[in-house]
Amino acid sequence: MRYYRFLLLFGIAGGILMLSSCSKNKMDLLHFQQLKVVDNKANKATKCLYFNLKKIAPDHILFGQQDALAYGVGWKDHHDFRSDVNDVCGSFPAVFGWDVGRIGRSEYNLDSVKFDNMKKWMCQVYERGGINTVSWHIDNLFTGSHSWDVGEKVVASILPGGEKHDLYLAKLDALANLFDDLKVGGLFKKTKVPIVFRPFHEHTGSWFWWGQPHCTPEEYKELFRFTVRYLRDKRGLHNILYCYSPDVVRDREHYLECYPGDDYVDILGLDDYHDVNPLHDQSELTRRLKIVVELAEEKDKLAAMTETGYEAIPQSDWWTTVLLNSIKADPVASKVAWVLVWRNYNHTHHYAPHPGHESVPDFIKFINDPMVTLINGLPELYTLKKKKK
Ligand code: BMA
Repeated sequence: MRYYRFLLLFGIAGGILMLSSCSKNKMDLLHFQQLKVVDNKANKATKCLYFNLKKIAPDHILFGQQDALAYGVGWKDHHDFRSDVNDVCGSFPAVFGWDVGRIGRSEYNLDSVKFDNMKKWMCQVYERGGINTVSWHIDNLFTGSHSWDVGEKVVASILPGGEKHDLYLAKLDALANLFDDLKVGGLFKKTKVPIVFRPFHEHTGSWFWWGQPHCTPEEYKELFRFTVRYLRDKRGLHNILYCYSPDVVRDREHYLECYPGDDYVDILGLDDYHDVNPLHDQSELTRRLKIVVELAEEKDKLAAMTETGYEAIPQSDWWTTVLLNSIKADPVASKVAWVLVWRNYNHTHHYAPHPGHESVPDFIKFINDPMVTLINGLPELYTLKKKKK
């Protein structure tokens, strides 16, 4: 008798568990179906990425680095999957930043990364479950010089009707070809690799030709919207999430001054090198991140710290005492989905540690924080399945 009672109880408990996991899956599916993205024709992998990132952002801070696989301090173009981050701690970043500056005029980007290699690495990142994000240090289309050449009214001139509009379209086409080429899978079923694209970043600064002193908010917004419409509607690309990423902002109004609108932005980013400098007031980083996360929550979108870092990391406990502490100082600020540090170019210009660097022990403490996540700690992001392939 006892035995039967036990079986019955066991059966009931199992049933409840199954029902609750079923209804949880159903809820997930329902939420997934209601998900709003800039591109409502985005492929399933792209929508899943957004959906899953929104789910994990409250209790994970994904760690990312620019050009992590392309080179590190003292090495370049290693054809295996290599990064300084993995060399110091045994795992790769979760987020990989790339830049497409010089697309359409060179086989190499502005930092000498061959576009063919970049495409290969982006596909490998996807296959390993990581995330690719792309910025664009686009040339000054008047002078043919770089993004920091702020001399002319470039934004106005590349909008429809402007004298450099056709040249901008040619650049966009070259970029669209690269995004379109990011295919993985077999002969019959190919998936286009999702990417987070954050064009015209740091516009609240004055250093790029699209920065605030060099165009009006309306011109900036129009350029952003035009770019989204061109890639999505004209070129039919459906593997892109769009990110708006100003540099430090004073307040909400400043953040939104050039915001192209909820229909054009999936991810609200923030680039901030200023506040993570130990000579500055780090509570400002917490305050600014809080503004971005609050705005993202109001808009039902995602927030990310799209660029940061302390050049050469001359303070050995910077990772925990400055970066992590200022993010975790506020429960709202700590909901940022990821934090990406800039590239490891050489001994004086690098933003992640490399073997032998004095900040390695603290970096290991940082990545061991329960919130900080590298690629090996990521859940499945590109499907609705719970487990990784
Ligand atoms: C800057 C520096 C430059 C680089 C540029 C674009 O911060 O790292 O050396 O060319 O970013 O990646």
